[in-house]
Amino acid sequence: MAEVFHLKTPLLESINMSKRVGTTVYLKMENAQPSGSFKIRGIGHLCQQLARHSKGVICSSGGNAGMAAAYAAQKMGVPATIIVPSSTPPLVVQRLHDQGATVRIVGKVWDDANTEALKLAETEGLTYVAPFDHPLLWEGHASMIAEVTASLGPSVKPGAVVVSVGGGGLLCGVIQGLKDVGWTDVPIVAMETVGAHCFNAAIKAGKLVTLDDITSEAKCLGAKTACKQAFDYSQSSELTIISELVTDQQALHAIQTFLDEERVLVEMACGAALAAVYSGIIVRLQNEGRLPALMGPLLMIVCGGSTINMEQLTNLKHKLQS
Ligand code: PLV
Repeated sequence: MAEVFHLKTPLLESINMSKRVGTTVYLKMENAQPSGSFKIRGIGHLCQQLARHSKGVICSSGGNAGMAAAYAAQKMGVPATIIVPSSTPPLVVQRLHDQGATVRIVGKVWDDANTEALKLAETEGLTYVAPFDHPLLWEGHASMIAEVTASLGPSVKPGAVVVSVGGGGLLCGVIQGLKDVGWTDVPIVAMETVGAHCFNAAIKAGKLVTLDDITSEAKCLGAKTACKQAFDYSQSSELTIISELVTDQQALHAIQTFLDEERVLVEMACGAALAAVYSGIIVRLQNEGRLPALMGPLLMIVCGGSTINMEQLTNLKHKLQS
């Protein structure tokens, strides 16, 4: 069997979040993965399948997909080129270099970087590593739900799952994982920030839409268009997907509260999911009857992220809270 690059992550009960929601909240600590986020599950799997004999991988990324691709490539002894937009903080560019990758900064947002990555894959004969839109990624991400079932034991089923949505790869992987274990009746709360809300916009329009620009500071949620599979799932009568938005201020407040209460620093993309609890969205959905009032434990996917440190947190505070 091929080597697996991701780790089994802890499932922690959060006393503070549980108090807020009135039901047990479990945190799936994907921040603890090598490369700093859940992305290594899918990207590690994709690289195992597609890049074993590659002359090099190329990945377009807001940061975390690139970190995962660089990590997997280094393990496999394959060169990695990561194309990031100028909105990716310098600290991530440094982390990518430290992971042995060649880094190029192209364009303003992820979509610009992706156009360049697709072009280079073609002209240089490199293996393209998609950050969110590929069935192998979803298959890899699905392993996190299998781990949750093992951690919870046979008699416990989540009342709902909370995920962040960028291009929708995490969402597709979580749904695949829920399908694999027969939990398709578990509602999913899909969180985005205003200004990086391509999935919410698609649901409202009834079709995929492309945002004009990414104006949110949650740059790793900053795909202008969601992937088709995520949209198709949103239209499926078999699934309950509730799409909700928070402001950048709410996402920032969430990462600060999480740091205070759980002693873990995550980036804005993850803050969007955490804000579902800290900004009272779960309780509102219960009051509106969109989630059951008495529900089983809430499963929070703590997707993690490397685009944060104390300096970046201070910058965000100045930008968003002044
Ligand atoms: N980030 C991608 C896409 O960016 C990237 O290149 O890293 N949480 C974190 C910490 C993430 O980094 C991402 C995606 C998400 C959530 C959302 O995952 P997705 O894109 O699969 O919905 C533009």
